[in-house]
Amino acid sequence: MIGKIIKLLSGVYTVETPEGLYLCHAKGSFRKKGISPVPGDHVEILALPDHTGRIEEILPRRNYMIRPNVANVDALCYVSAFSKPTPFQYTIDKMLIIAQNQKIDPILVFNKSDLADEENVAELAELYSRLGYKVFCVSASLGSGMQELREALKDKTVVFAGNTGVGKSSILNALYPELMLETGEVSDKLGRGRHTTRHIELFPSNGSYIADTPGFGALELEGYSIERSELASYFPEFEPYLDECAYLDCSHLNEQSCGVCNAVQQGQIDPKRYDSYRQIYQFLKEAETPWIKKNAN
Ligand SMILES: Nc1nc2c(ncn2[C@@H]2O[C@H](COP(=O)(O)OP(=O)(O)OP(=O)(O)O)[C@@H](O)[C@H]2O)c(=O)[nH]1
Ligand SMILES: [Mg+2]
Ligand SMILES: [Zn+2]
Repeated sequence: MIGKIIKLLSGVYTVETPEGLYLCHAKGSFRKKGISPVPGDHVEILALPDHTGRIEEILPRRNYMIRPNVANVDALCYVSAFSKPTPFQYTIDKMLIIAQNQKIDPILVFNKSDLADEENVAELAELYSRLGYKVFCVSASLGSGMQELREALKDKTVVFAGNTGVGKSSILNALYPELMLETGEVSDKLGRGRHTTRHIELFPSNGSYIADTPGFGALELEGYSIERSELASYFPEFEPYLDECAYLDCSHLNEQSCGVCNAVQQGQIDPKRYDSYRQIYQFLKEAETPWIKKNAN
């Protein structure tokens, strides 16, 4: 029987099938091959009459995220807050690259618009919107912007990610009250955190599958195959200037004869975005040649 894994908890997979839910273990040989089923996977199971079963095969994946560990995602909803905590542009840029690399639709949500005393966050939201990304400014507390966001997530498998305290669970509770997710101040949660189980679960809701994840700061680029030479293609605002680079294999790091660098200098490309490009470029270079970092000084 074919089903979709919607939950993984202590080695037990909950698989949704046309015949209902099955609690499954994974076949032992997966571990030997170094691959294991994750939530979001479509799997072939050996189903028993008591609704337990065994996962026999993982069907081909459309995409795969390492952390949170989930497959076949349609949209990655990256939540930041206007305030408490204020966003880091670099982590937003990394998330956009991971999503685009895995062909996942990135959605940027800026929550706590009721605390919008931070003008630069509104500017940040505008910047990404101008770049062509989907941006939603919402307030889970006031319920504003929820209708539009719900519409954007309809019929999709969506993963919510973002720093702790930005309001992921609050937004999901506002969108889908039946989820009744735990929310709270960071300080309260840290105390409780040690005892709460941190697992990924895809909640089916009206044709969508929604995963809340605990905030763990930034999404990391490690483990994704992103080539240094293709990095510029993840920055849509570079595109109009690439023709002006003197060299076809321009790294866009040198001031001379580089269309991108000139555009940055003339204020046509956001300097923080360019900073992100440089930092990620450096990261990818060190990842390709780990010995450079070790022997640096
Ligand atoms: N002012 C304001 N506070 C909010 C809003 N949304 C959430 N909060 C508060 O922010 C705090 C954190 O919200 P959560 O929903 O638990 O945040 P989270 O992103 O799920 O955090 P983790 O689960 O730790 O990753 C709570 O105290 C919420 O009441 C909002 O729109 N405005
Ligand atoms: Mg939460
Ligand atoms: Zn260049």
